Amino acid sequence: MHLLFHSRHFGKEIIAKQLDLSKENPSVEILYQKMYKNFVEALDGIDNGISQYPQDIAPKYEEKTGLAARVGRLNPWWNQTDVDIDSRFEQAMELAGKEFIDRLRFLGLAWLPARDLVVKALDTRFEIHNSGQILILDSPCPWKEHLFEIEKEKAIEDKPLYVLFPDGRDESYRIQAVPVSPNSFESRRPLPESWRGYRDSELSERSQIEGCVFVHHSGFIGGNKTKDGALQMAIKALEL
Ligand SMILES: *[C@@H]1O[C@H](CO)[C@@H](O)[C@H](O)[C@H]1NC(C)=O
Ligand SMILES: CC(=O)N[C@H]1CO[C@H](CO)[C@@H](O)[C@@H]1O
Repeated sequence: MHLLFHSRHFGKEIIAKQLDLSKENPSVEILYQKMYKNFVEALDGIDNGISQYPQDIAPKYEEKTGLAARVGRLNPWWNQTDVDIDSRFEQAMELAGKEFIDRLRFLGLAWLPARDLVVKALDTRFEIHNSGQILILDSPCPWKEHLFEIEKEKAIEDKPLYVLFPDGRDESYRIQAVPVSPNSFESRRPLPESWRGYRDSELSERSQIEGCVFVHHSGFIGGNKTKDGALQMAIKALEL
């Protein structure tokens, strides 16, 4: 299956067909690149025994539930002799094919549309705060990679530091510090140290902002019971 995907032509054809898009739609190219990075490259790397990390540091735990491991487990055991290899191969194709389509559908129908929310938040950021460094998303969504991409495309200099979005369960909002890179745990500017690890009234007292819910001990995320409260937290964090 990934051999097929390696050919740009077939890869894009599969994507366009699965998502009912025309092959000329620019989304197809973005999804092709993304599927390549997220799916094909990883499978190939594992297949070829390439380490995920350049220096061979010993992993803290083993991960044996990934697709490559599950496909690998379809091989007969050392002492299994009565196995129909052809049917195992079919099972492997079915497994990889289903994962491939699931991944593609998520990327095409959820990940990529989230980009519009990030674009909107960037377009309106100066209406939120004159620093332009606070973004408000209409919904919680996968925003990090999009933000980094768009920042690069538009050569944005005053880079956003905090992203606010509704919690989704009630009126409360989350405030998240933008990481230094999409998968990093390090923030461009973590929430203030004096808030970290505190909750509720104790946190509200320390921050002098009502309705605070929590700030994670590493300062990468926090919450307030309202949008305005979360915005106050972001503004204060910028000023501190
Ligand atoms: C594999 O070998 C062990 C030891 O001889 C035996 O106990 C076990 O049942 C075997 N498994 C199969 C699937 O034949
Ligand atoms: C500053 C601010 O608006 N904080 C709000 C946080 O959430 C609580 C609970 O809803 C509100 O009472 C606060 O006003």
